[in-house]
Amino acid sequence: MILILCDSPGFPQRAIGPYRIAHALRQQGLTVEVVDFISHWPWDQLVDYIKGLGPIEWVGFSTKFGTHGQDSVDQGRITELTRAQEDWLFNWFGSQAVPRVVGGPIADQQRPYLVGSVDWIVRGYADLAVLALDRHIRDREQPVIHTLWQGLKIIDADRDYGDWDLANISTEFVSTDWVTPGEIFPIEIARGCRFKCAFCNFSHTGKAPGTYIRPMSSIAQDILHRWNNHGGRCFLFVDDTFNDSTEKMQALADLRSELATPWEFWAYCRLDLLRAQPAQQDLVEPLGWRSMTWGIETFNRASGSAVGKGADPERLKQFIETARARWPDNQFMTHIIVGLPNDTKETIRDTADWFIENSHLLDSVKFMPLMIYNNNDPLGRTSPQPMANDPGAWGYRTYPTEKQGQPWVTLNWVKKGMSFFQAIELAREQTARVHATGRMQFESNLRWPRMEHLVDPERILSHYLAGKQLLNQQRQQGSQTI
Ligand code: B12
Ligand code: SF4
Repeated sequence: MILILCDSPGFPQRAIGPYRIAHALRQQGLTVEVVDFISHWPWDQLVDYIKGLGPIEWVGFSTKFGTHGQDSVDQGRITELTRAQEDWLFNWFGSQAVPRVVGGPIADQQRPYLVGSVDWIVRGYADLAVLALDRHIRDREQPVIHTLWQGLKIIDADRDYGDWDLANISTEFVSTDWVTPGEIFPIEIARGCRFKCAFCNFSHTGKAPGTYIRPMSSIAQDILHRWNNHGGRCFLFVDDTFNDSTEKMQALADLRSELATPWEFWAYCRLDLLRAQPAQQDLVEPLGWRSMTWGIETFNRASGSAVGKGADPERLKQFIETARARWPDNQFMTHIIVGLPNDTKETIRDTADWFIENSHLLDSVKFMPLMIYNNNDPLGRTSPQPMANDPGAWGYRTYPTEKQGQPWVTLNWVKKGMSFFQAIELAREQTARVHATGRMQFESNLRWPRMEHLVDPERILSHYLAGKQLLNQQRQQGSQTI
């Protein structure tokens, strides 16, 4: 058996990456089990479960998405477990001579901390890389392209195994996933984005139209699987910018009506595009788009123009009012970046003031410090972020992080009117200020999803743990039927 451990970031919603990898391996006839939500298991139960699994061919860890808590000695490097618990896992599999593989969004960023703890790191979309790696683990004669760094074997999947087919990236859930009927399920819609914002650290930006969207027939297959087999009615549409193509939106609205599956969903949205394109606005309801996270990023016009988000802030504010009036039951969330070129403490406070005065319009506002990535990393970890190529051109003086945060991956910065550390503090303060009004309703799910009892975290976790416990008992009695 191949074991994939993960700690889905949006608990109790599942991340799709680890399940995609599991499905790709299962399509080759391999037996794979995913053990999710690992920081939510009672620790002794997780240990007992892992020890009871029987022979494991290799173990894969799917990382969390962020590097939060990095400075704390108590926090795991790639999961939300404690450092000691995470180390126990690395050591346990090491002591059993089980090859340890790490993949997922921050796998390579954490490389220096994984030396001696794991064997393989896979960076990027690993749909094909993981098949080559599996063959290699079974038979050393089978090649897998990798480089060596301090005993770690590193596979650059985006560079060497990037030829995956958008028509063949479906993801299905199986009985050992112990899905609760009606969970909110992730579905991949696209892999890439047309734009290239200066601050963006996603590797697949600047795509040509028509080159990065999954074919509708393959999206339909995933939707029907979740709808028919698992009672899926609400989805997370995994796509960096869902409304970067009106054609894609139209095609999905058509699919929703053709399949007669009136789903509802969450997706990331560029508010400036939605505002500017009435055709997109008219699709919101036919699409079932009930929850949006807007990449507003800034209400500072000069900052916005400098980084490729040049929309007129006053028009955006007006449109937020229009959107709330037009879609009163929809959930709206947004992110604001702190530290863009023309930001000052005052402009950020003004932005927060506007959200406080208008807190009935949104469900959540998250201020986040600008991260500038390092393209002179001694380990050669490069970033796709345009700003990383020449921070000075945007007015930043940068210096290495050394011991703080993610040493060398991101940089400390100073610009006129603000430093990185001030941005961190401001972001924390202003997020708290905005939410202190108590009017933002994200946590209580008042607007979406409507069937909140179906997505109750405790209910999903207890169903999951009870199911896994049953599997464990069956395994120990040698009577596995699931
Ligand atoms: C959807 C999403 C979210 C959702 C997740 C909901 C959910 N239940 O899944 C939410 C809104 C919760 C979220 C939150 C955050 N996110 Co986010 N998110 C995304 C997004 C758009 C899609 C992720 C995804 O599912 N992709 C599709 C799957 C198939 O790709 P994947 O997960 O990378 O998996 C592939 C590989 O990584 C690999 N792989 C994965 N697991 C494994 C395991 C093994 C063993 C192997 C070998 C390979 C492997 O193979 C998979 C298939 O090819 C990405 C951008 C993107 N397009 O990837 C950002 C992204 C992952 N998020 C990011 C960030 C920063 C965050 C936050 C930290 C933001 C914040 N400050 O709050 C939080 C972190 C939350 C947390 N607690 O960790 C960054 C990560 C930054 C980085 N790498 O430097 C990204 C890349 C966006 C960006 N460009 O900045 N996010
Ligand atoms: S920030 Fe959003 S819109 Fe801009 S390049 Fe990145 S994914 Fe695309």
